[in-house]
Amino acid sequence: MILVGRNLSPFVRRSAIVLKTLGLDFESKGLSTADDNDEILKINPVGRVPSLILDDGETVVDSQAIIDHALEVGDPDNQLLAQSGAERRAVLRVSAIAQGAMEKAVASSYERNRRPKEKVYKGWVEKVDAQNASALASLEAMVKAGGDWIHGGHMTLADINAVVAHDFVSIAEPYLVKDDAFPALAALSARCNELPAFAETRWKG
Ligand SMILES: N[C@@H](CCC(=O)N[C@@H](CS)C(=O)NCC(=O)O)C(=O)O
Repeated sequence: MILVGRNLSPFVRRSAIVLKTLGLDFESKGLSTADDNDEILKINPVGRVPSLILDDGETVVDSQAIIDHALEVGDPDNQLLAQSGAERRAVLRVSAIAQGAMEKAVASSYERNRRPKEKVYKGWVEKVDAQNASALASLEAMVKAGGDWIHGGHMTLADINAVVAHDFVSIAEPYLVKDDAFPALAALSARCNELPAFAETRWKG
């Protein structure tokens, strides 16, 4: 399998972490949306990363679908996401809030970095940054309320998504996480980043 996209993207990184955590073998094709638009468009008609090209050539588009596929083939015991019920909903809730933080961080970054300087709308940046800070505060509270892991006694998609969101914001909007603004989340991130799946996908610039 080939995972298309660079681990700078939180959506690529969370896909890579899930694949690695489940021991599913894949190669990375580090295309960038800034520099490799034409090649990415041939793989995903929306021109976004990630995509996962399966061994038979089928292409799975979007990190949600990639993770769904990875869980289907690689997580028969439902370790990362319970099969049903309250535990599943709880993990999906954390994951959705973390995904929202990733999306808001990308939106803020595009507004600040991909527009001509005179066309950057500061009010919009402030709005999406405030949404992002609110999402991170909610994750912080959930990490604090949990034990070693956000839900249950082992790592789930909730932890993976929360850490990927935190780490991406630390790169894209460092001003939102300064002064140890989210200490429990930062501590979870530090602990997870010791694990090979996180360490091997950490963006080093
Ligand atoms: N919902 C998508 C979001 C993917 C996404 O927005 N990726 C960004 C990189 S972080 C991208 O490809 N941006 C290029 C663009 O939208 O033009 C997913 O979960 O995979």
